[in-house]
Amino acid sequence: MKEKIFIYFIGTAGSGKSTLTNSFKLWLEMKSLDSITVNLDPGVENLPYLPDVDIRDWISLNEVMKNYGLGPNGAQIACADMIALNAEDIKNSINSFQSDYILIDTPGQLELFVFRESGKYIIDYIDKEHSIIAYLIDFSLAKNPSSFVSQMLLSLNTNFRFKLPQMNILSKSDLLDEKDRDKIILWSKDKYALSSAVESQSPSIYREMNEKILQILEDFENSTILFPIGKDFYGIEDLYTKIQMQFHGGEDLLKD
Ligand SMILES: Nc1nc2c(ncn2[C@@H]2O[C@H](COP(=O)(O)OP(=O)(O)OP(=O)(O)O)[C@@H](O)[C@H]2O)c(=O)[nH]1
Ligand SMILES: [Mg+2]
Repeated sequence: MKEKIFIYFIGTAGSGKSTLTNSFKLWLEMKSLDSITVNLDPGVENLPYLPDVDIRDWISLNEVMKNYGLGPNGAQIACADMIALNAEDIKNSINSFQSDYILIDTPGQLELFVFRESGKYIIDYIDKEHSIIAYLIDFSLAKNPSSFVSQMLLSLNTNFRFKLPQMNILSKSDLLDEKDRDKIILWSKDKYALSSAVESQSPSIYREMNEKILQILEDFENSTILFPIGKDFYGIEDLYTKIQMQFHGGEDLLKD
């Protein structure tokens, strides 16, 4: 068995984290590769998979609301911080499995995991060296140039927080027509194309702001490229290859 690889699925609410956690697991199963799923969302009611490790075994959003007299948002924040208190139990529970791939589904609200201390703490505590972020961008938030740029800045922000290898994923791309999909992928690779799209859309007094923000994206070009994924395992093989490149220099576990 090779060293375990920890894949964290992170993205804005409803971007498709849980769906991808499930389809990645099924895809690995079809390739006879062993993985487990970990749910880190204490408030989730329905999941498309049965998690092998589940934060709800330790923390329940409803109980936190009841016990501390909090509303749903306050309780979500309290739960996010409590995840760190259970880090040892979560790590032990994950390590009781012998799987190569650990697929970790994070809470619906990205800001709870990315901006509070507990998300970074838990990743570092479990196994920072062998972790990668799969960052999901919902296609519907990337269709126009300025929202595309905002999503990319959020992705860079996540990269800045965790300082880990990160792949950016354009989720639900089966819902895009081919022309729109190609256009968004082009923006992620070619900053001239993005720049002219942004400029055509915004008043000239914002030109300097646009230029400076686009310069940041250009400087980090390698971390902005998007991998499209969608229904029926579309794009999952590319994600798998990217993970192999990151941790095994491209050597394919499928060939073992
Ligand atoms: N067509 C299509 N729909 C998708 C895809 N991925 C997710 N969805 C749908 O998008 C909705 C949200 O998906 P989830 O996987 O629950 O997203 P999430 O990021 O886990 O959501 P939260 O945890 O609530 O933030 C569901 O209705 C999914 O069926 C996809 O690749 N294609
Ligand atoms: Mg989810």
